[in-house]
Amino acid sequence: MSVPNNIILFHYPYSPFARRVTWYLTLRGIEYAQCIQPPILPRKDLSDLGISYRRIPLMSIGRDVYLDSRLILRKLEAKFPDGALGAKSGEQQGIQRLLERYTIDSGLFDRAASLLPSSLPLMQDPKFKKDREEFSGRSWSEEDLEKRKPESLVYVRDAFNLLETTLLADGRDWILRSEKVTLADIEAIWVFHWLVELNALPQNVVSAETYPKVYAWIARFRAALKSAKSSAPKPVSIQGPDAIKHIINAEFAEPSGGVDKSDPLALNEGDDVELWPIDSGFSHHDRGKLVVLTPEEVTVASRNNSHGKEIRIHAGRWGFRVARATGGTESSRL
Ligand SMILES: N[C@@H](CCC(=O)N[C@@H](CS)C(=O)NCC(=O)O)C(=O)O
Repeated sequence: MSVPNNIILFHYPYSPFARRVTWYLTLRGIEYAQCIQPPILPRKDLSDLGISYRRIPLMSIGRDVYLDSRLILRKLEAKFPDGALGAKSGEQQGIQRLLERYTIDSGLFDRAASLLPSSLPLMQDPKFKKDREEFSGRSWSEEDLEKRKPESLVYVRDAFNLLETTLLADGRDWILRSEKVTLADIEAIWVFHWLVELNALPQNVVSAETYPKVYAWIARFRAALKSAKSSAPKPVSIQGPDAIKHIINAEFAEPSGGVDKSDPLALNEGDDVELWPIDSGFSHHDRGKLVVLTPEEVTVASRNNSHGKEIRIHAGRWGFRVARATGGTESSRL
């Protein structure tokens, strides 16, 4: 089975985090394979690959597996530098990176998720709600979700207001005043796009009348995506067992080695470590030998897959914890 560019994206199509990556790939016209995952656990393909991380998306390039949409986008920018979508000047990079932090780390996504209409088929599915209760540690009963909505709406309205009155206030088409969509638009737009698409916003609070610039920006983004889609290669679909076979038999995409001696965590190459996210899904720890530790990235070599072959699991240094393995499943965030 051929895997274009050696890339396999593990996702489900309506995951707003995964869309950050599929949009990027479409806008760049990059060919890739996708291995579609169920929206809830269990995800047999990933456990057969020996991955405990329970969030979506993940992307493999060869025998390297990348966790988290932020790291995935960074890797794609580096792998395909010609025509990269990232900001060029320092100031613009600053805006792009702050937008990434804002939309992911400020709690905006959680606020947006709590506005999802209860009429959505998934929101009617008791298995989905139970899965997300376990994932978030919060009640997903209809009553509790309804109770949370007014306050979430205050936060979401604030976010619409922020863009309307600052970055988009001068009527520019794109966040960085560019000719075309850039990575900064992807970093900024995904939560807003999601809420508008799902009709999750009460029109008397957030609408095209109250926030015309944000709505027009979303419409432009949709048009750009539609036009890119018409010429972009279609992703190749790959089933789990083929994806695993491909990954464990592929070459590594990156050289290993490089544990920063001055890193505050004072870990050493070859240490047995655990790696897990600390913002959500934090009881799912991956375990292996530390092979890379830099200010931007941590890489762990794991042999926990059904074939016992080494794969390398990469994560960023923001939102993840790496620590000497204890065999426990520490689940606290801090
Ligand atoms: N910081 C992560 C967050 C990923 C995330 O939370 N994804 C959601 C799907 S949109 C998720 O994994 N939900 C639980 C699940 O699908 O198991 C990223 O940027 O990739």
